[in-house]
Amino acid sequence: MTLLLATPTMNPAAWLRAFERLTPELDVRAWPDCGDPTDIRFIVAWETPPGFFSEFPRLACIASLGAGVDHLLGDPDLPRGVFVTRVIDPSITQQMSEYVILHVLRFSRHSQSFDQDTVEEIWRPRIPLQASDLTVGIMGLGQLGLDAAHKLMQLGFPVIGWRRTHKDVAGITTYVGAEALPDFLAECRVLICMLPLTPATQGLLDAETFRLLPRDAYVINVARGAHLVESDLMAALDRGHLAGACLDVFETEPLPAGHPLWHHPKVTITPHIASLTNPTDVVPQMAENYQRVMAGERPHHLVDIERGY
Ligand code: OXD
Repeated sequence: MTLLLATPTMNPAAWLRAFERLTPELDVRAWPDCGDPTDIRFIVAWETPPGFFSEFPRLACIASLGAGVDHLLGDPDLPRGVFVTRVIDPSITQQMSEYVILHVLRFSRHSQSFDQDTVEEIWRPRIPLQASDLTVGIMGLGQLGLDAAHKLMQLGFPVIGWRRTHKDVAGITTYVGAEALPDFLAECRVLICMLPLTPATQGLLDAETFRLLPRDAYVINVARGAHLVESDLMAALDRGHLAGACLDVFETEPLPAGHPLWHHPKVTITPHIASLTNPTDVVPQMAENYQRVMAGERPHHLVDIERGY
């Protein structure tokens, strides 16, 4: 019985080492050296091309190497009846909260302007925005969104949330569904997108969303590039409606050379590093899921394929 690492856009060496250290007895192969496809029961996958999984007739489980699963569920040939799992891990949650807090604070402390002043050698004090005046709105209150929400509240930021479907979220004022979106947006001085990417959330950060945000709001996208209509964001920044944006994810990654976002003075860009999966941290949960699936049990962190996350 064999586990395959299928990560065509990424070198699997660190993953192979982590499996070798933890489960030396397991037959772990790395694409493209798959051997006999009928051996493969479990695939750890990242950004595989459409139709990839059809080659493996005895596949029982596909484990996303990250927290997101849109790269798998977007495959029209994803085999039916195969478990799909995602990774949930304290290190992923911690990194994401750190990223979000860093960029909310960079906004409230005018860091981008000070960076520019430094280049121009200008001594120009700017009064920080008070945390208590900056309502942070988080779209998507899953594991990652909730952790960031609680940590921001500890720093004194009022936090509100928006979800597509109802679920009680203790201690956070939560707006639910499309009808509540305008009221939610009207309150947000900082808007953070932490939604899963599904057909229902694709393109949600568009001109209408930006129009509904208060003037001088700040936008952070750490979810997926396809949530954001980049041209609508640039238009809202250029007409002075939004104060700025911090983007970790893009319609096309890597962000192409010459893309106007690279040079936009109000945009901070990071190369999809808000939260990275560390093989050593998550291989234990994958190895456990492998054992569970081979024993006929349901794996942990199972994705609801219909719901899309
Ligand atoms: C993820 C990511 O889904 O890094 O984990 O984007």
